[in-house]
This record gives sequence, C-alpha cells and structure tokens, in this order.
Amino acid sequence: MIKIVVLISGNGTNLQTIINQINTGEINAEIAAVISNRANAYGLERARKAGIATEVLEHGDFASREAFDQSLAKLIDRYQPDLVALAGFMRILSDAFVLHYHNKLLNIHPSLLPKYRGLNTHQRALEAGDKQHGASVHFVIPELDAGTVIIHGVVPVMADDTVETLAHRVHCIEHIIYPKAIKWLAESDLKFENDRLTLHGKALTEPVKVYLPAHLEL
Ligand code: NHR
Ligand code: GAR
Repeated sequence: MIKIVVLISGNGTNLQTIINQINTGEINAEIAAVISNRANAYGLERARKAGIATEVLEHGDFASREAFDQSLAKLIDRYQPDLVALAGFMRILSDAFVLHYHNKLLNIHPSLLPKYRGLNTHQRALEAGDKQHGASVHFVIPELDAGTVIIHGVVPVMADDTVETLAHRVHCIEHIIYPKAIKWLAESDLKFENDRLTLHGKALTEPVKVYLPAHLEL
C-alpha cells in the first residue's frame, strides 16, 4: 500500500475527498501526514478528525524560500512517502525541492493546462470568454504548472458565471479527478517512466478527459 503526504494551505476539500475514498476502500493508500504552511488551515482539522498526523511549517518563520523548502523536505521525508500530493498548497517550491521528489510530486491546478498557469485562473478564463474551463492533475516540475498532465477535468462556462460560480463548478470536477489519478497511481494502473505516461499499459499521449456529470452542473 502506498504512503502519501498531502500538502495544503487552506480549506482542504480535495484532501477530504481523498480521505473519504481511502476510508471507503476506493483508494488503496494511506495518508501518512498532512502538512500545512498555515496554522489556521481548515484542512488540518479535517486531517485530525480522520486520525491523520498533522504538521505545521509556517513559511514566515524562515529567512528564505530555500530554507523553508529544506525544512519542509526534512519533515516530509520522516514519513517516507511514495507520493507527495499538493492540494491547494499555495507556495511555489524551489527547484531542489521539486527534483528531490522527481516523479513523486503531484498537483491539482484549477485550469486546463497549459492554459492559465499560476494564479487567478477563473477570472482569466472568464475574461478570455472561454466556453470550457476546468482543472488539471499534473506531475510537478521546477517550471510552474508545466509538468505532464494526467487528467483534464472539463466543465462548461455558463453565460452568467461569476468567479464564484465557476470556481464552485471547477471544485466539483477536482473532487472527481484528483482521487481518480491517485487511485491509478496507488494501484500501479498509471505509470510515469522516462517522461512517458502509461495507463493500464497503454501509452497516454494526451491527458485523460473527464467531464462534469450534468447533475452537478449547477
Ligand atoms: N512549485 C513548482 N516548482 N512547480 C509547480 O508546478 C508548483 C509549485 C508549487 C505549487 C501549485 C500551484 C498551482 O496549482 C504549485 C505548483 C502557488 C503559486 C504562487 O504564486 C502559484 C502556483 C501554485 C501555487 N504562490 C505565491 C508564492 O509566492 C504565494 C501566493 C499566496 O500565498 O497566496 O509562492 O497553480
Ligand atoms: C483548488 O481549487 C486547487 O485547484 C487550488 O486551490 C484550491 C484548493 O481547494 N490550487 C491552486 O490554486 C494552486 N495555486 P481545497 O483547499 O478546498 O482543496
């Protein structure tokens, strides 16, 4: 069974869906620890309620990004995880950190990458008049939001959408695709070797597309 460390900064709804699917047996994995760079992140409470070890490492306590990242890596490595999952983790990670977890570091990003790397993705999709938006599960490489994408979760953009209504719809698809990608990795259905993805032994040349079920369209 694989061991996962989840990094969060906030609410932790993606963390919650992973906890839930582990508890129902849908994902065969163990969350060894949840680590937050903010002491007041509600996701820490979710982890405590689930009996998962929690750690707080506040970036403000460190002189530099590199110093924070080094301590973070030390903390993570105590748990010897097979996978480190960023779930709403809001700090850019230094190259050394990312390379230390080569092919083990996963992120969920709220856009259809390569569109809209970085922040304020919903607003940018609305301003561009996009008809579709969504979220991407991808491996993390030093270049921000540029690593190989496993799944695209696609949602429609409605004519009267605001940042809030669109963000809510994207969250719904995130809660479907992140557990799915982690399940595939946990069960070795998905492999990432020599920069190539295979799913059930077949080469994946583009991300798997998952669409929002109509009853969740809101
Ligand atoms: N680090 C690397 N090297 N590569 C990636 O792809 C990363 C990463 C760290 C985090 C998640 C991410 C996203 O999904 C992620 C991917 C934070 C920022 C950011 O600008 C950008 C992207 C992501 C997370 N953070 C500000 C910073 O100065 C702080 C913002 C805040 O605290 O609210 O780190 O898009
Ligand atoms: C998610 O929408 C995730 O895609 C986004 O933060 C949210 C976290 O929600 N990540 C980023 O924006 C990274 N830059 P959650 O805390 O409820 O899981």
